[in-house]
Amino acid sequence: MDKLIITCAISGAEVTKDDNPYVPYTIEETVEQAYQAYLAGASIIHLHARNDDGTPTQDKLRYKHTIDAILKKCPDVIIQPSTGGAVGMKRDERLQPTQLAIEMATLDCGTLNFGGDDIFINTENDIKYFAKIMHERQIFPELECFEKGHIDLVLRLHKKGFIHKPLHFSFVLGVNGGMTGEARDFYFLRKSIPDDATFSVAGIGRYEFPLAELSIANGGHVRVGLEDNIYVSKGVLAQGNQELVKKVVEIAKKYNRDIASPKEARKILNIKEKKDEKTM
Ligand code: KMH
Ligand code: ZN
Repeated sequence: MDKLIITCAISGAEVTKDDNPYVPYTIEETVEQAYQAYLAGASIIHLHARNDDGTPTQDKLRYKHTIDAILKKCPDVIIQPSTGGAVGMKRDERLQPTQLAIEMATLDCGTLNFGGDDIFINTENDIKYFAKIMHERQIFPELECFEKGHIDLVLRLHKKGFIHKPLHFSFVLGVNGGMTGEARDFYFLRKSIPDDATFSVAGIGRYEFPLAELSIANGGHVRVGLEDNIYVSKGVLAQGNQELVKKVVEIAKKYNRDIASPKEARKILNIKEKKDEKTM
């Protein structure tokens, strides 16, 4: 099996300091959370920019300042900005971070209910548009799939030439409105992607660690972080993202999976490093 790539989703767009005081808002807080997660074993930082008051933003400059500050502290880490942003944001608003010299970004592969009245909209045309822009800008897409139909759409769009290999999926399971993260769900999705594709799992809430373990045992990669889950164990708030990453590292030891460095993660996924380029 390949070494284990750990992605840390440090900030999110919806989770707040009322949920967990370690959720970073300011650039300084974000850098500290990214740095600690990196030291603990994360090679990819999944990033949502936030304003100082915690409101989510896709503003290009806010991303640039945040990314530059993170790279100053951990120059080799892979930064994966969100193009999902927050519910209700429009296409071009969401795509702003792709105007920076980034290596990787998320590509959300279908629409779903997102709790209450919220709908996270990703139409087929949205996905084609996002995929085209990322391809033109040589940004490696992490294909976020919240249920099986999203995988089917990716495979159809790949056949039609809109989404290109290498295909790297992220199964985001347990969203209120998406597929749950039970073991049967994991195996179903795992069997639904091509043999030469790679995958990572992101379990929301209580699914985070059971899914991480299943993925580790089955050759997949793992995403954890306060965006997805605020607890390190039942009822115990994580005191920072690094606690969640450390827990994954411990699980990986049980399965003799070594942890990939950012350089090794690039090699496993086939990501082009945008070295020495400024982020703008
Ligand atoms: N905040 C969610 C609406 C992504 O980062 O690409 C979307 C999201 C997905 O978090
Ligand atoms: Zn996200």
